[in-house]
Amino acid sequence: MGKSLTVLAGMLGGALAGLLAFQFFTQILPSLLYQPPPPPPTVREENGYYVVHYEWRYPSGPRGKTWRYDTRIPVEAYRWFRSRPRVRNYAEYVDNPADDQWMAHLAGLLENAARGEGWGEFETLSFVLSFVQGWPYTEDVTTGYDEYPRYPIETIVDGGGDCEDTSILFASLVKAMGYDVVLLYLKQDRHMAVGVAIPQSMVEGWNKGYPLTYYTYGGKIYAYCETTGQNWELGHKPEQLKSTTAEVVPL
Ligand SMILES: [Ca+2]
Ligand SMILES: [Ca+2]
Repeated sequence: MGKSLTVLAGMLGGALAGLLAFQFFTQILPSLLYQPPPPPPTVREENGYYVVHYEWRYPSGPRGKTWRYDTRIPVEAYRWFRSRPRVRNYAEYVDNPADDQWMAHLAGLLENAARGEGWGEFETLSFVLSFVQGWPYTEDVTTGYDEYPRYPIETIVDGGGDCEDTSILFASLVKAMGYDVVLLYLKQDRHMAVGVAIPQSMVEGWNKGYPLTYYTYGGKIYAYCETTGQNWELGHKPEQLKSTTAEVVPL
């Protein structure tokens, strides 16, 4: 019984990956004029799709642009992820392959937009981080669970999430961009963040207005990435967090 259910889930996952692969009516565009702070994301159901509109700003300050993200997600795909059991292994929410093509497409759009701006590695990763940070922070009470990890598609259709949900979304995007990435659990703060592998040269040449926070694991250097709040760029750990170490969840 358990096995046939697993096989069925596998088949559904395969069909879903195909379904999502054709849902690339996704756009990422910058606005040309200065605009006031972005409105909250909107999600409406239409003919079997969730039609999502989201705006966020990057970089911070007067030279910042407002960016727009429009996408359509099949209701069936959302329901498939929503009906999956919640496991304690956080890697599952990133590593599940059913949304990988969809994630790769979104990551590609963000990378193209960054390339169009002439940004390097630091700005590109911070731009993707800003995309994730712009979704409203919502407590898990909205789902009826205390600790409810969301798959990336759930976070987007639900219009936001808490720290583990935005960490799962960000980790999925940078993994699709080809980065080595881990989840970071800060036990003392009961907080989740992401570590992205960076080269030694970035550590040595660090010249930002804040100290670089990174962790070494498996011989690699992982820069701290804060996925909640706003304007936390690559390597910037909020000063109010007390944890000096992190538990690493490899992906
Ligand atoms: Ca995935
Ligand atoms: Ca959650």
